[in-house]
This record gives sequence, C-alpha cells and structure tokens, in this order.
Amino acid sequence: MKRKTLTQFLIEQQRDKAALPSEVRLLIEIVARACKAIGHAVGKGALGGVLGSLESENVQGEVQKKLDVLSNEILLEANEWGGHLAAMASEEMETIHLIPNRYPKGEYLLLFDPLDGSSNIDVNVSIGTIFSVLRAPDEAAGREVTEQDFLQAGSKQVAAGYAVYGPQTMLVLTVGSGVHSFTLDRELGSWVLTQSDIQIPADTKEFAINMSNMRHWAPPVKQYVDECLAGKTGPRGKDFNMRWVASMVADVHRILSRGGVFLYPWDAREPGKPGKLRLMYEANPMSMLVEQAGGAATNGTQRILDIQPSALHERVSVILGSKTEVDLATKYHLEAK
Ligand code: AHM
Ligand code: MG
Repeated sequence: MKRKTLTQFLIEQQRDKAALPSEVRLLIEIVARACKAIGHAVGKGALGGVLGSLESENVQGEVQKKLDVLSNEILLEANEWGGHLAAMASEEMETIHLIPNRYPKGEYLLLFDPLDGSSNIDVNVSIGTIFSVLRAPDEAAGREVTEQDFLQAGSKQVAAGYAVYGPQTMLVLTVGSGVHSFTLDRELGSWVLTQSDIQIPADTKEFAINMSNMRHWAPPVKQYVDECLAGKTGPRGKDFNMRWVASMVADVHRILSRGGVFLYPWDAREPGKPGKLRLMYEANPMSMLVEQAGGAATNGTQRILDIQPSALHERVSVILGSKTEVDLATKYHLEAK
C-alpha cells in the first residue's frame, strides 16, 4: 500500500479549502525535521553521551538535562533561517528568541517545550517535544516582535503538535482541520501518515493523575478521583483503570489513542502557583489537539484555549481528554466556586 508522507499531506492541506498558508507548511516541515534530529539523539542515549544533567538551571529553576539543552538548540537552529518566523519561545529560555538579522523574517511565532518529560530521559521511558504556532499580531508588522506579542489565547493557535519518542517515533499534528499522526520510517527518514482524523471517545474508564499528590488536592479533584476509585458500586457505576507515565506527551498520546482523562491540577504544595504545567507551550497545544479530536480541556473552571495569558511561562491547572469526564470534573470545580 502506498502511504502518504507528511510533505504530501501538507501540500494537500495547502491546496485544500483549509488552505494552509505556505509559510506554515514550511514551518511544520522544519519542526518535523528538528524532531527527527532530537529523536535520533534520544535514541543514541548513553552511546551519544546525551544522558544526565548539566550544572545549569532554566528560568523555572529546574536543573537542565543535557537533552533539554540539546533539543532546544536543535529547534532554534533548524527554525532560524527559513524566513517563516518572527521569533521563538521555549521552556528553556527566559525570554523570546528573535530571528537574527542575517536571515529573512516571517510573520509566525513558534513556541515549544523542546524535551518534555525530563524525569524520564535517563530511565528510557517515552519523552517528547511539544510545539505551538501563533501569528504575530498585525500591529507587530514592520517592527521587532516582543514578548507581549506572544501573549495570545490558545484559540489563536494556527497549528499545534507533538513528537513522541517512544517505541515508535511519532508526530501528532493539527492545523485546525482534525488531528493526524505520522510515524517516522527510520530507514527512509520520512514521516508517514498512519492515522487521520483521530477521535477521542467521549466516555472512558481510564484516568491519569499523579496520585502521590492526593493529600494536597483541592476538594473537587479529590471528589472526582474518589468517585473513579469507588468503582462499580460507587456513584460512577464502573471500574476505572489508572495510568501515569509522567511525560505529558505520552499520557496525552494514550488519550488520543484510546480515550481517557488527564489531570494535573493545582495543589496546596505551592498555593501561589495555578498548577505545574505551562500554559503556552504545554497546555495550549495539547488542548488544541484534544479539542480537534472531539475532547475537551479546562483549567477546572474555564476552557484552556480561552485563557488570556499574562506571562510567557505562565502555569495552569489542566484537565483534558474524554469529554464526559472533563465536563464532570469541571462541574465539580464550578460547584465549589
Ligand atoms: P517538564 O516539562 O519539566 O518535563 O515537566 C512536565 C512534566 C509533564 O510531562 C508531566 O505530565 C509532569 O511533568 C509530571 O510531573 P510529576 O513528576 O509531578 O508527576
Ligand atoms: Mg514540559
């Protein structure tokens, strides 16, 4: 059977009524190429000398792993020269990275978490790269973009996706017309379309949350999970299974593959922080993918894609996945308000 490559898929999207702008097509091709290089480095592991930590910390005070920094560099270098971007932002950089003057500039903004699930790097468990694409606001035309120009609600994203480096290396993508996944053919070096129009079932019997934080949760989260744990004889009338990879990419990938609900809620360990995950380059792209696949994503009280960001590295509570479950957990939060 002749399969479609990412390049063919994107050209069709460009010709189609969805009319993907050619700059976005180029951008996605370049991000996908960078993910291939990151996947290659991940696959080498100790043989490539890429495991372990550096002395440095990122802007969020987290110790940087060698692969965090390497992946960030791969994405920056790959995307600098193509002429499609005005600037980039990353979990690993305090502020935005402008396109150097020696290269032409475009009108798009790229945000990424270069290597998500850092705690899994050294133990050979799936990790990934998450990315989000925005358009620079019209008023930024003719001047350098600023951090402020990035602070757009997730509903403004023109594309979002992730690569997951697991038993297979896969790229999961939306340009606003459904969710499609591509598997890396390692021999040919090309991304091949392996699933189109992915749909998350509305109902599920599987939840994902770090249960070790239970004693710190807010009452609505506790109520929701307690009811799942109560099983068949409890209020939900069914037994639930639990999974927690601790790599958001892998947990979301499972949900896109077979349904489920993922929660990383606010908790009382750090009362001043809304949650652990980052809005602009983790929650927003994942929420766009999940909504495009028929699921839902909220912070407990509000649709994530409607949140107006006030800082590049803003954090957020996340509930996403199968719609019935997200709606129920959200209802408990709204009732507790
Ligand atoms: P990272 O971006 O520093 O890797 O952190 C984000 C990760 C997510 O991928 C995952 O869902 C979460 O942190 C796991 O957190 P925990 O170790 O608290 O369970
Ligand atoms: Mg991350």
